[in-house]
Parts: sequence; C-alpha cells; structure tokens
Amino acid sequence: MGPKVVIVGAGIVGTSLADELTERGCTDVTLVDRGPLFVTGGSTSHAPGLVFTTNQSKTMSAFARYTVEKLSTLEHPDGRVFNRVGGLEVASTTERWADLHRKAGWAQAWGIPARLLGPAECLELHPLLDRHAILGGFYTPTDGLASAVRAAAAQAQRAVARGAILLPETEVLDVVDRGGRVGGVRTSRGVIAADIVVCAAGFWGAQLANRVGLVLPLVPMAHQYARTGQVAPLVGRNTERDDASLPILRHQDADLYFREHVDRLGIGYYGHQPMPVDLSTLLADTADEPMPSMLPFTEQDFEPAWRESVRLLPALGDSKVEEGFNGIFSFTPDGFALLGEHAQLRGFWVAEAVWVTHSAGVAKAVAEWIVDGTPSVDVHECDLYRFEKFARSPRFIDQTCAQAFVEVYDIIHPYQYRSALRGLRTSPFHHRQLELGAYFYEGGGWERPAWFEANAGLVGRLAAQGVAFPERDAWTARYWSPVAIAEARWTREQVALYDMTPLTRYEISGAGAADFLQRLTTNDVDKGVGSVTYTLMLDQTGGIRSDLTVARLDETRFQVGANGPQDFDWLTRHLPANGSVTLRDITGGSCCIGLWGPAARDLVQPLCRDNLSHTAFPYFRLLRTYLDAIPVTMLRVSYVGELGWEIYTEASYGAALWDLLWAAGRDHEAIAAGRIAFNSLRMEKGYRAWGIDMTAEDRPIEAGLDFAVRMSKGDFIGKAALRDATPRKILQSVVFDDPTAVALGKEPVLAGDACIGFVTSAGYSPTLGRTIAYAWLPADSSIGDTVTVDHRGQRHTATVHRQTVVDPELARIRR
Ligand code: FAD
Ligand code: THG
Repeated sequence: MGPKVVIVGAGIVGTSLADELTERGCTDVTLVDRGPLFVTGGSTSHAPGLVFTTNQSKTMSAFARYTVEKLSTLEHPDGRVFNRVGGLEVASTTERWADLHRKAGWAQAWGIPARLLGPAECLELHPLLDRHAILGGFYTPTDGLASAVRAAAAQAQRAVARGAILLPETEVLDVVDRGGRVGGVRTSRGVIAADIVVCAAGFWGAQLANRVGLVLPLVPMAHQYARTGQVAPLVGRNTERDDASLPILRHQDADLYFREHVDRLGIGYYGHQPMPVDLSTLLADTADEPMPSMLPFTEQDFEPAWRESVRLLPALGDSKVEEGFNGIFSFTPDGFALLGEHAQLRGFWVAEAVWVTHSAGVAKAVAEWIVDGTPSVDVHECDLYRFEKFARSPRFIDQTCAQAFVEVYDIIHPYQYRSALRGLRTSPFHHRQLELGAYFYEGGGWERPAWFEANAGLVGRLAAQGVAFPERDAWTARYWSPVAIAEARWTREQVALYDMTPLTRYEISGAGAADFLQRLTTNDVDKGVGSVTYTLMLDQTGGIRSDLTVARLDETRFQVGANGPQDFDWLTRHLPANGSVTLRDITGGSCCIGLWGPAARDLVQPLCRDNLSHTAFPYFRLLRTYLDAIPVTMLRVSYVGELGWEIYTEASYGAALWDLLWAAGRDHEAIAAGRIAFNSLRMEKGYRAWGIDMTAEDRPIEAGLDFAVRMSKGDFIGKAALRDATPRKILQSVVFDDPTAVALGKEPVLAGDACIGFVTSAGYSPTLGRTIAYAWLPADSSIGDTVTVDHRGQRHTATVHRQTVVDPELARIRR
C-alpha cells in the first residue's frame, strides 16, 4: 500500500506518475483533475506530441529515451500511442549545420542512435523538403510522435488496474498543512486525506504551490500551433488511426517544427514575441475556446512562419493555414523542469514544467525519489532548490522565462551567459576588476571575471619565452581569450589573485555541528581546531551529491565550502530536530581572494605578524589572523594547485583587502586572473568540478575520489551503499595529441567508431601546451590508451593520462 498519495493533475505528467508509483507498490494513489478525463483541458490535451530525444543534457536525454521506450509499449483502443516516424532536424545555415554536428555528438555520447544526412538523404526521408533550402539534417530513427492523450489514458488505466482512483472534475483548492507535513488536499468535493501530494498541475502549478509558500520559477507562455488545409502530396499517405508517416521535422533556423495530421501539416512556431499568460484573466480570455489552455490564434504573428514554411516545403504553396491556436505551456529560466519536495512542507512534491517528451522519464525519477528516497538518474539540473534567492523574484522569473522562449531553438554556446539582469551580485573587488578590463561570466548571479584585458601584455612576453598560444576557430574562440593562457601560466610562474567570492560557503555551528558533518560527509572532519578537510556528501545510494571543504574554526564552528543552493537544501533537510546545529549561508556577507603562485608567501608574509611558513602553517590548515589591519581567515587550500591561500574576510573589508594585496604584489608582478585560467589549472591537478565531472550518478571510487572516504569512521549517509560498489566506469584525464585541438565538454569519446564515454570538462593546459579533458570511460580503460574525441564533427586523438598532469607529488603546494 505505502503512503496515501494525491496527484493533482491528470495530464501526461500526473498520469505517468500514477503508473510509476503504483508499479512500485505505492498503490494508494488518487489522481485528481479539474477537467474531464483524459482531454482535461491542460497542455497535454492539445500537444502535437513531437518527441525529439537528443538534448545537450544527459539527464533530459535519458528522460526522453525512457519516455520513447515506455510509450512504445503502451496500447490504446484508438490507435498507436507512439508512432516511431523518426525525427529530422534540418540546417539552412552553415552555423546550424555545424551545430547539428555538435548535436550528433550529444546523441552519440548519450546513446541515441542518430546520424547526419546530406540534403539528398533528407529528401528521401521527407520528400516535401526543398533540396535547395537545406544544407543537411540530423536524423534520429527512434524519435516520433506521442499521442499524449492516449499515453495519459493508457498509463492512468494501468494505475487504476493496480488500485489507483481517478477523480475527474474535481478542483484542488488548497493543501492541508499539518504542522510542516501535508495532511491532504481541499477540493471542490471536500477534503481528501494524503501523506503525499504531488503538484503535477501543468502551468497552473505555480498557483497551487504558491498557496503553500513555494515559488515555482515558471511562466505560462503561449506558443502558436497551426494546421494547414490538405497538402496534395500527403493525400492517401495516412489514415485517421495512423495519422503520420513522415519524420517529424524541425527547422530551427526559422523557429519552426512540423508534423503530419493525415493529409494536412501541423506547424509549431516559436519565432513570435514571447506571450506570457496572465492566469488571472485566462478563464475569461479562453471562454470562447475549446479549452482553458488554448488562446485565440493571432494570425499576424504567424505570417513569417508561413512564409518560411512555404520556402522549406514548397508544396505548402498550394495550401493555406486553416486553423490555429496559441497553446499554453510552462517555461522556466533555464529550460529545465522543476522537481522535488517542498523543504518546509514535507510530503508536498512538485513535477512541473515537463514536456511530453520527458514525461515518463521524469515520472519514473520522481516515483523513485518518493518511494526509494533517491532517483536513479542525476536530477540536479531539475532540482527545485537549484535557484539562488534572486531567481524567485517575479522580475527574474518573467524576464528569464521570456528569454528562454526566445532562445528555445537558438544555438547556444556553452559559455554564452545570460545578458539580461546581469550585475545582480558583485564582489567587493568588482570596481578594481572593471579597471583591469575584466570580461565577465555569470554564475549564481555573480559577475565572475573570465580573464583580464590588463594582462594582454603577458601574451607577447610569454610567447617570446616560447609559450604557445594556439589559434582557435571562431566557435571555440567565442567568449574566450588567449590572455587566459597567459594568466594560467603566470600563476604557475609567479602569483595571481583570484576572486573566490562566488564560492558558496556556509557556517555550521552548535554543539551538534561536528557530529552532523560526520554523518553527512564521507571523510573524517572531526579533527582539531584549525584543520581543513576535503570531503564528499553522498546520497543513500552512494552517489556524489557534492564535494566540500570543511574548515574547523572552533570546537563547535565550521566553515564549509560548497557547490550551490542544492547543498544548502540537502543540509537543511538533515539538520537535527533538537536545534543543536545552526546552518547559515555566509557567501554574500563575506568575500575571498585566492592568492596562489610560487611568490604567494613572499607577497603576503610581510603583511602578517603570524608565521606563514610551511612548518608553522601547513597545507590544509587554517589561520585566523590579520593582514595589515584587516581581520582574515586564511585557508591553505588551492584548487589551482599552487602554493597559497584562500583569504576570507567580511565583505566590508573586501575592497581594502584587494588593494592591500595588489599594492604588495607590485614587487612580485602579481596579476588578477580569471575563471578560464582557474579551470585549466585545476584540471592540470586532477581536481573535479561537481555537477560537471561528477554527479549523484557517480560513486567516489568511479570519480577517483575514494581518498576522501573514511570507511573506518562511524556511519555516514551513503556508507552502506559503498561496501559492494565495484566501479562501473571511471573518470579519466585525457590529453589531446594535437596542440591546437579544443574540446568544450559533452563530446563523445570513441574507440574506433564505437562510443565508449563522454567528455565532462576540458581546459587548455599551459604546462603541457595541450588541451586536457576529463572523460567517463570504461572501468578497464588505462593510462596510455588512445581514444578519439569528436568535437562538432572534428575528430581529435587523445591519450589517457595519469590524473595529475602537473606536480603529482604536490611539491609546489607543500613548500
Ligand atoms: P497539463 O497537461 O496541463 O496537465 C495539468 C492538469 O492539471 C490539467 O489537466 C489541469 O486540468 C489540472 N489542474 C491544474 N490545476 C488544477 C487544480 N487546482 N485542481 C485540479 N486539477 C488541476 N511537448 C512535447 O514534448 N512535444 C511537443 O510537440 C509539444 N508541443 C506543444 C505544442 C503546444 C501548442 C503546447 C501548448 C505545448 C506543447 N508541448 C509539447 C508541451 C506539453 O504539452 C506540456 O509540456 C505537457 O503537456 C505538460 O503536461 P502536464 O501534465 O504537466 O500538464
Ligand atoms: N575551496 C573551498 N571549498 C570548496 C572548493 C574550493 N568547496 C567546493 C569545491 N571547491 C570543492 N572542490 C575541491 C577539489 C579539490 C580540492 C579542494 C576543493 C583539493 N584537493 C586536494 C587533492 O585532491 O589533492 C587535497 C585533498 C586532501 O588533501 O584531502 O585541494 O576551491 N574552500
């Protein structure tokens, strides 16, 4: 039986979840919907159901693959649930054609059987295409059309067969809060008791969540969908039951997609201005429409779409748009779904902003999460608690969801950051960074220097000494500068200041703090005051949730360096109920300079009365002291792998700290250095970045982090799961053979023509004069193996290298 579950919403998400939950033995499920079943009036009721599986996100691709597999096995009396017509994305510009090569790489990396086709082959698959309008296509034979309503019905019926109850025409008005736990829902037909309530209410979900104090960053947005009249070449191809046989088609350069409806075409369009929907007037606005998720078609917005459609598919010239509507569904700031449990109201779960494409995969993950405690795939990109505070502001939500709509089919470079609402968070060093010509990336709302134009002179100087600065092509040179290579090199030779302020940090204090951290993390952190420990947070299955540094300030007070808001959420959920531990995010109120390089001690010692020698202040220790008159906490930690310190102070002292170090640095030719140099240096050292190199899908031994696991200490979350964990794959360092080869991440790794893994992150090593990448490879891969990396269709050979390419003995750090 399990807990009593109420699912709000019988769209594709709610029904799929009912199926997945009941399949896991959680059979006391009630599926409630305001509308009739299964054409409820929500987005699912009119979704044309195109499923293009490949996504740059491995997780989203996995969700889609599972959805295709599952829907292919479902049956419905009216006809096919999934029609595997294949999916074709065409390029009409050279930029798109190059990008389809990138997409083909993702497909290969994530195990999706796709291939690139020339124009003639595209025409064979889709004879309506104009040969001259396209440069080529990306074809996935397993893509196709989901009949979303049939899929919802089939899954709901399976759930009912296992005991689930369907309650149509019942509106959920409110959620019962029993002192921090859900007690049920209040509906138009009375209260239904529940231990778990899942909000799967589609674009209305934000309203329901709002009633229980949860802000869901999503905006309902209208999107145009039109149907043509008869298209001559289609007549006789299809039947009402099997209404399509041509591949589904995307023409992303013109923001268009197409599918067949028997002898007509359906055309979806994202090229118009964003049309956010006002829920307060929606019922009135849709009064004359077939359902409340359909707004009247705005013909003038569709004009460019029609022109472009006829250009791509000339046969449409004899037809016309016969009907259309502006359909509504959810957009989020980053395009990912919103999944997870409300932290303050236990038992209230959210499964929102999910496409039909990902629906069954999402439902499976959420069902596992509810029933087993942990999803089997990494869901951090979709975590409800991935957002910083500002991302819950109405202004941010409106602006970035609109932007997400505009960019939905755009080619987005991996280092292209948001342009709107920048400058929300700046460190106290920001003005100095501007003076030094910083180019900023964005992360967590922070402005983060990527490199400094002030260092441009170093390029010539180092080149004269024989340092190579390989040319990059237009794509890999975007949002990048050779100055970053000079900054990295200079850090190894001299000294540099890195702004570490955006590094998420918490203060964890109280009588129970040490025990708490022992239980939540893998390493022994209960060491003496002044110790610093590198440690991991695992989930119950032994997957890596985060990696942390834990610095013991006092007996009962720790400073923890973490990876983002999801860590705060995880820690908060595990705080002991007795109040013996206090968790505080101190990121914004403090700041940090990473001062690293062989000259770091010479620079900083004269500013400090305490002895900063290696014997007095060893590696992985901390010291609370003064630099000049500024109170600082110094951590002898270095993610770039050089002698030096992370120097923390309160934000108010930040500007003075920067100026102090800068002035003292003059004699040592200190520079400010940015994120690109930082990344390449940490890669030379073999240090991992959580969320990129490893996630909850990976165990410590696989990620090469078992050194941070103390099986001999007391119990900790995930420990039991590690006992029998044989590695299924391992994270390796590979070094490219060609000094000009570049990778940016997510590329497939091949042995011969077979894909054996994928790249996580990459960076140019100034020490080796080559790009280094981390890649997940088979567990039996070993140093010296040759592999091939496919970067946007260019194949580069690379060699598996020992993890630490620079200073494996840590001699540079420990001196
Ligand atoms: P919904 O289907 O909206 O279901 C939510 C349900 O909750 C509704 O039935 C509603 O009645 C019910 N509900 C809401 N509030 C309450 C309440 N308080 N009490 C009781 N019940 C409530 N996706 C794709 O993958 N491929 C596509 O090709 C595609 N094309 C699309 C084209 C258009 C024009 C549109 C509009 C969307 C398209 N989508 C597509 C997106 C897709 O339709 C949605 O993302 C998906 O259907 C959302 O499913 P859902 O179950 O979350 O929401
Ligand atoms: N600084 C601080 N906290 C952090 C980071 C940081 N927390 C999040 C993230 N970055 C953690 N990542 C690392 C990765 C490696 C190291 C430090 C933080 C590191 N590792 C050494 C090694 O692997 O050889 C030392 C390990 C050990 O001695 O146990 O330095 O950048 N404050």
